[in-house]
Amino acid sequence: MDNYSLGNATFENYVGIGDGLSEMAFQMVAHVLTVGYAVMFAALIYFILTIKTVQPKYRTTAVLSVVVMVSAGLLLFIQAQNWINAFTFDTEAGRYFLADGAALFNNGYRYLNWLIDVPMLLFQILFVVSLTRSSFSSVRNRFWFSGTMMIVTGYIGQYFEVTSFGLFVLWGTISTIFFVDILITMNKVIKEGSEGIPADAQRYMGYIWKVFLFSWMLYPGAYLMPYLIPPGLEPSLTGLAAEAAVVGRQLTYTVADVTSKVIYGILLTIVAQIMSNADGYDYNKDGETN
Ligand code: RET
Repeated sequence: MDNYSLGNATFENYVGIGDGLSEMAFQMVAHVLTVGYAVMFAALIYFILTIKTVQPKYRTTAVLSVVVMVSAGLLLFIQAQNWINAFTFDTEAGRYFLADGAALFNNGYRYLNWLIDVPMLLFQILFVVSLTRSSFSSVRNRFWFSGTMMIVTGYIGQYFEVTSFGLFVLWGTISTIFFVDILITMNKVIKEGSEGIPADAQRYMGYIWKVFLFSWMLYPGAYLMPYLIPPGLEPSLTGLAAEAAVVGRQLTYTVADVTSKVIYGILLTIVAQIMSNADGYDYNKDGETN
């Protein structure tokens, strides 16, 4: 099979047109994508039901979590359908191959979904912490600009993961520059926002930084996945390494999505609850009228 017949398709399709995927690899991806949207819709209910446990001034953060849950839940649902439709089972070979005439599998939906979710996740924290030295609007604009640029450049780069290693790395590197800017800005926001808040809330802000760093680093890991599984210098398009990279990428995305959106949102809710209580807000009394 001519390696370039699929053009700029992502490497999952190249695996599908070559050796194909085993039942286990195919199903693991289908299941992992399904768990992804199930978690988003379950967490959607959590963010709606807990909104009144915090003072009105913190509720924008819950609203943003709701926006993120709906957009990510729908996207992951579409991504799962895309996966299932892109491959068909061949009874003779006992493996899944690229389906004839169907749309190819593409991770690009995710990137476009991040255009909504990344700014929302970054803005969210600004509605919980009070910045004393930095200005709200300049941090917000910086988050928005770097977040958007990081995604758009990465979106372009992912088209070249099989056909041009040079362009793949070039766009990935440009994207990483914006990513570093986001990390620096977020670190500043968390440090500044932790000053003068209750010790308990400070402890949770420390967790938020760790969760943020860990989960956001997984995304570039998923981008590089075809190159991370040995032999590594070029993506393996056949054999166990190829299947491991296909499953590993979707698994990494799902862990990253659940952590960066759901766990992060829950931790922010907890910080807002602690600060609300410290301000004298009592949900048991005030929750009914607010
Ligand atoms: C890309 C391209 C390669 C280089 C880097 C990337 C970073 C992506 C990140 C995405 C975060 C997404 C989130 C989505 C939530 O819905 C674009 C993969 C650095 C950090 C948090």
